[in-house]
Amino acid sequence: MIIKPEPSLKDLSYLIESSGLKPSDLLTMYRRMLTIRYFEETIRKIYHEGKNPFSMASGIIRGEMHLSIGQEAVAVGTLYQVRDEDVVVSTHRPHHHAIAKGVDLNRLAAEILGKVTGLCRGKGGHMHLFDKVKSFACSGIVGASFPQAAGAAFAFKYSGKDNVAIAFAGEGAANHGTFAETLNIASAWELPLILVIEDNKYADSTPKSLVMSTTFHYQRGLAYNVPSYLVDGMDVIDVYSTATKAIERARKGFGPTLIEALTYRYVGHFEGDGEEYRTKEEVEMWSSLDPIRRLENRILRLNYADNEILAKLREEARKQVQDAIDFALRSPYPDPNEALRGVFA
Ligand SMILES: Cc1ncc(C[n+]2csc(CCOP(=O)(O)OP(=O)(O)O)c2C)c(N)n1
Repeated sequence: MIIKPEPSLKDLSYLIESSGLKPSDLLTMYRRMLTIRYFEETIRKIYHEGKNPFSMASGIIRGEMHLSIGQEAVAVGTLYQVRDEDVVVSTHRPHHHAIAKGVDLNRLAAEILGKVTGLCRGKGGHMHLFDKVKSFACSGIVGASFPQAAGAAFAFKYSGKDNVAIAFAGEGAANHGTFAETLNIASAWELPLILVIEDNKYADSTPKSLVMSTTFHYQRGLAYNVPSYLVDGMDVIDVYSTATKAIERARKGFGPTLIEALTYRYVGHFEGDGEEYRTKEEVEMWSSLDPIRRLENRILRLNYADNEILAKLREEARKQVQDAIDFALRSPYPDPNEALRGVFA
């Protein structure tokens, strides 16, 4: 594991100053990470309602549910300074990316609950979220985000725009051919593309060491002449610093970057996962690196805010999430007559 120990106060101050972040930025990042955490914890609770005994086919939210609890710093650090027009393509585990991109929380909650007020009028569900306003998309097809984001990056380059495209994917997805193909063409055509691998150690129940010929994915990026970095995905500042450089490089026309973020999901691959493939000790160890608590400690150490201000931010985030859930719960389901409208298959 390559997780750096907490820096001294002096080093921490320097780290923040050199990455161009102000105290208010750290508070905003904290607030965004809290929104993601509370949102997913609430969705998790609702998901399990009416599922006793557990069945994906019953309850308020039906089908599979993949949560990103623990991975918030990767989303917030990467997307902190992107524009609405920059394209983000996510995965089957998309909520943290959607929220960090600024997707409307009410419409996101409504989509997950299958309501007509949702991003896709309730027809996409949790794995198929599309938002034109924030240029956000995702897909349940593992490995699909790489070429889709490369297409958006190509369009930006072709039309002379200084926007960027960002593909998120798990370390399992990066073993797909689409990863290699995308690295190759993005490098050859100097596309404004950033590939972010969220290495949470497992693809479903498969540990990465069983199926990878290299220890890290960033080593593969180097083979395609793509600048490639390994970051601490439990440290929002580390993610932000590297992502900022990558985004600036892409905007200026210098081509793609690969970022591999070491992270961890505190919950199962999907809700209902028996998690036999990992130990309690391992989960506890990673829980001690909780990215939200880590940022909170830093804010307090640096005296950027006191406990009272942090408590207010937590309260605000909880209210925002509750409002979104209430909106979704009171929204109607789509009319069965429009079942085939807007559906392409
Ligand atoms: C092409 C394809 N193959 C298999 C699946 C089933 N599947 C869903 S998630 C998943 C594991 C993905 O692991 P990883 O890319 O590491 O992402 P993580 O779940 O860890 O976020 C698999 C195999 C799928 N959705 N699409």
